[in-house]
Amino acid sequence: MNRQAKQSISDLAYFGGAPCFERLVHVVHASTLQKERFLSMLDGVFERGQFSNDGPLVREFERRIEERLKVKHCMAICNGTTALQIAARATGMRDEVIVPSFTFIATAHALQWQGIRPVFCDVDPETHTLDPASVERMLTPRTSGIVGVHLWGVPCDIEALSTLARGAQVPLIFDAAHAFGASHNGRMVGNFGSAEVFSFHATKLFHTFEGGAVVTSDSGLAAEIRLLRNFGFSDYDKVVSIGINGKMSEVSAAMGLAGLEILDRVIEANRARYGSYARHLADVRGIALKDCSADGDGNCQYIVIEVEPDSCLLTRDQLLALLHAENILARRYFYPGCHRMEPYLTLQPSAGRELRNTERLADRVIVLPTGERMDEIMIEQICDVIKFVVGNSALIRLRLK
Ligand code: T4K
Repeated sequence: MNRQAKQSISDLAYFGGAPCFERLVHVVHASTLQKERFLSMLDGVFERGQFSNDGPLVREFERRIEERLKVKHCMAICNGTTALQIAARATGMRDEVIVPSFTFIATAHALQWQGIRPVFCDVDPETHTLDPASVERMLTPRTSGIVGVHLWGVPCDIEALSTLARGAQVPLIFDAAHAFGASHNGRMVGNFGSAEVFSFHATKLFHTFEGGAVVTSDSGLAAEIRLLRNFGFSDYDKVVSIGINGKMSEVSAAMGLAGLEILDRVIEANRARYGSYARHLADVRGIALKDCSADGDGNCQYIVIEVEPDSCLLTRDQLLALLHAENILARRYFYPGCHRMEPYLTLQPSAGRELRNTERLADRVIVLPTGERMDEIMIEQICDVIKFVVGNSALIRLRLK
């Protein structure tokens, strides 16, 4: 690490100076804290020789999640995308489903993959989650469901969306890929809508290498999801419906069980890192740190800033290029919005007309590094670079031209 503060803009790595970090600082680094605990569970897996197909660790993992979230049913799935596909199918979604465009592409693909047209809806500029007024405008007789996304781990406007879904008599599910461990009004995320879907991908604060889950308290829906995840088998040799292979492996479940033991500590550490960013970035002109917990119960796994180019005097992409040169691998999730990616750009070329907030955010958001490899000093160094860049943005802008 190079701790030397920048004195002039020529010290910026973009203009030939030494980078702030010698090695790449990733937006997140997959958690390895529970390596020993994970490895200790593998002997049993090898002794039993059962590696998949509803093994004992998967069952235990599901039971622990049910207990933690206070939901009746958890179905562990091989990844979050397949979990979304299964949840959409199990709840009877078809034709058209309302989704935000400002989300990871998997939210839209999970629908399109099974012939359901994602109808892209705008998000609230403050919360970055589905704007209920926009959802209301998008509802038509062809709407067969709504998928809200708890983006950045911050719950959607669950009450307003539930009211809309009830009124339209369509199922509401939540893509809670970012929201494991977060809560809303004292209830854990997982308890809302017809079902909620988690991703336990390696990049998440809680992970099973690859993995995901659908949770619901609707027993009929849970039974359908169990069938869908296992090719439609209801017994050893009886197939009662179409299904897919959505099963989680025992090795993934072992990682999940190990991770659950320290989840509270991990979330606390994330909140502390968020607090450090908040302190260091307070009052930086044109940089707004997004609140990571709308009602104080977020998991703070993403550190999201919005760049206001008029006051910052630099665009988001200029700032990002300067950070990358310093080996700070911040990311512009979820640029440019699903509607501007294929196949949606071709299938729905005018979708952007309804998506003003989405397009604005897609051009302004940067996600900064966090996770267990980030300490207070690194956070301070990253913030110092941002402060230096913003403080010298007029000069930098001239030089970039
Ligand atoms: N819905 C939403 C709203 C989602 O955000 C996602 C996934 C899904 C649904 C679908 O869930 P899954 O089917 O993925 O379970 C990542 C993840 O691949 C993806 O899971 C995630 N959202 C999305 C937001 O981000 P990238 O593009 O960030 O991956 P990558 O490879 O650039 O990794 C980022 C950093 O993480 C790297 O710089 C280093 C670190 N890393 C990554 C991997 C894969 C590790 O330290 N270890 C690793 O094994 O996509």
